[in-house]
Amino acid sequence: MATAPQHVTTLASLNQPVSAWVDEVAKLTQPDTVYWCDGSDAEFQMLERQLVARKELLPLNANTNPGCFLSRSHPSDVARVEHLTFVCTRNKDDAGPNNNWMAPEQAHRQMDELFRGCMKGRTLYVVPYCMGPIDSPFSRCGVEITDSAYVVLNMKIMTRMGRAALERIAHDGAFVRGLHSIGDLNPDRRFIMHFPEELSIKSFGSGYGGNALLGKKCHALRIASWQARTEGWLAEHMLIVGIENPQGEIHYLACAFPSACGKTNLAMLIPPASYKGWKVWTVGDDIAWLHPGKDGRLYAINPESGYFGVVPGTNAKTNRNAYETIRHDTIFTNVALTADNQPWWEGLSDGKPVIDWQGRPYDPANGPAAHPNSRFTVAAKQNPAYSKLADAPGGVPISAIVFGGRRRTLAPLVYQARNWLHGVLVGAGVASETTAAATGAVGVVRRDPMAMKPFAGYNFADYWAHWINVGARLKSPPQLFHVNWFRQDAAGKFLWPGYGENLRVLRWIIDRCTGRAKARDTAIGYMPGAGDLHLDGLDLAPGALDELLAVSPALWRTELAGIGAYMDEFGARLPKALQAELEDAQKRVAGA
Ligand code: OXD
Ligand code: MN
Repeated sequence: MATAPQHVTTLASLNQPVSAWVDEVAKLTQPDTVYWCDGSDAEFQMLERQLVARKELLPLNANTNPGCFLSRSHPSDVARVEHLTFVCTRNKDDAGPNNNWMAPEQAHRQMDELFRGCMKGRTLYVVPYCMGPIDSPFSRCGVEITDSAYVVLNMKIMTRMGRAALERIAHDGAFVRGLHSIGDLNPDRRFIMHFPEELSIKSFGSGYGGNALLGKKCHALRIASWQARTEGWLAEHMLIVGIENPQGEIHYLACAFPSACGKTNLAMLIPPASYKGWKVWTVGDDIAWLHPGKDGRLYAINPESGYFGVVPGTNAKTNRNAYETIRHDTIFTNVALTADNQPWWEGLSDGKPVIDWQGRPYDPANGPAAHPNSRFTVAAKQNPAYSKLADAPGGVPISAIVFGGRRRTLAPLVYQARNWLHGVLVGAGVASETTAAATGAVGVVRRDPMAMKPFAGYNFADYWAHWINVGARLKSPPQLFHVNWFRQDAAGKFLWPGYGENLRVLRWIIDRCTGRAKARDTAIGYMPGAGDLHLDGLDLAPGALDELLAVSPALWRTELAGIGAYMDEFGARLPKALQAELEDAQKRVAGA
C-alpha cells in the first residue's frame, strides 16, 4: 500500500474508530492506495484533473460553461435500482412489505464476497461527511469509503465533506458507515444494502448518484428515517421552500413529491409576472429533516449542500434559477454535447446536439440526445434564490406540508386535509406515475406514500404510526395539503401550466394556514372555489379550472378502495387510527 501523505496521516489520527474501520475495509478490498479526503478546493481540483487525464471527465466549453464537466456512465447504470435495494433488519417485518429484505448475516456474507479484493489497482477514498449544517444539533455524520473519484467530487458538492465532518464525528462519537465500490458495473453484481440496526450501508456495482452517493438516499432517507423514528423526528423526501409576500412575510413549505416530479423546480420557482414583489427562497430541493421545536412547531433542515437535479426540461423559462445555477462549476452526467462542446439536453431552447449521452454522433433514431434521467450536480450556494436560512442550525419553521404525485386523472389541483390525522391518510394514499429516476417501466401509476416508497428504511405501518405520534406532539402543527400539477384533459394536454404558476396554488395554501383564504368543504377535504385562487394574468383553457377543481365521487370511491387494499398488506401493524380515518373518508365519499 502506498505511503500516506502527511495531511492524510493527520486526518486518520483524528478519529480512531474511523481509522480502525478503514483498516478493516482496506484489508478486505485491497486497494493500492488509501486516501483520506480533507474536503478542500485544492483536493477537488486535483481529483478533477486526474479524472480528466483518464478521460472519465470531459471539460466543457470554458467560455460558455466555466468549471463545468461531463461524466458519462455505463449505459446500464443511469438510475436507482429499486429491485436491487434492500433493507436488512433482523426481523423481516421491521423492513415491511414496502422493502426488499435480506437477513443481515446473509447480506453481509454476499456483499463481503463482492468487496473482497475489488479495489486492487485502485485508490480507496475515505470520505467523512456531515448531513446538515456542521453546527446544527439536527445534523448527522457518516463516512463513505469508495473507489470512485467521481463519487468523491459529488459528495464534496452534496455534503459538508472533509476535515470539519471528521472533527464533528470525533465529537459526536457516532457515524454511519457506508462502503461503496463501483465493482465492474455488472448489473448482475449490483446491490444496495442497508443495515439500519447497525447504521451501515454496503453498495456495490453502480456509480449512479442515488446508488453511490451514500449520504443522499441511503443515509439521509433510509438510515435516517430509522434513526428519526428512534429519536422522535422525521426524515422525508421533501423540498423546503420559503415564500415571501410583498409585505415581507415569509412562510416555509415542505413538499413531498416522487422523484423527477418537479421538486427542484418548485424549490427554485420564479413568480409569475403578475406576482409583483413576491420572492421565493430555496432551503432544499430533495430531502428534509423535520424536528418538533420547543414552541410546538415543526422545524426543517436540509441535510444536503448541493443539488443532484434532473436536467431535461431545464431552461431560462421553466426554471431560470436552476438554469443560472448550472451555468458554471457543475458536473453534468449523461447529457449530450453541441458542436462547440456545450452541454445540451431536451427542453433547452438553444443549440443542437451533435454527440449523444453515450458519446455517439447524435441520431434521433437512437432516442433522446440526453438521457431522460441525466443530472446536474451543483453547489446549492450557486442558486440565486439560496435562502439566508439554508444553513441555520435550528432550521426553518414549517407552515405547510404538501404531498403530491403525477396523476393524469383523479387528484385535483389542490386540497387541504381536515387535520393532521387526515393529512397522514392523504400522504399515505399518494400514488404517482413512475419516472426515469428509477430503472423499470415509466408512466405506471403506483402507490408512493409520502413519496417515500423507495426510501423508507422500515415498515410503512410503523412509519405512519410515527407520523401520527409526531403530529400529536405538535401544539401548532403545519397544515397538510395535496397538489397535482399533472392533470390532463381527454386529449392528453396538461390542464395546468405548472412551473412558476404553481405559486398561485402555494399562495392559497399559505393563506389557508394564516386563515386568510376561503375553502369549500368537499368529500376529500377543503378546496378552493374558482374565485379563491389568484389567477390574474393567467390564461387557462375554457373549462380547465372547473376540471382541475372537480371531485368525482365515483373515481374517489375506487381510489379509496385501492388505498384500503394497499393498507391491508400491512396487516395488524397498520395503526388503528389510520384505518378509522380511511373508513371516515370512505363514508364521506360514499355520501357525496
Ligand atoms: C433523486 C431521486 O435523485 O429521487 O433525488 O431519485
Ligand atoms: Mn429525490
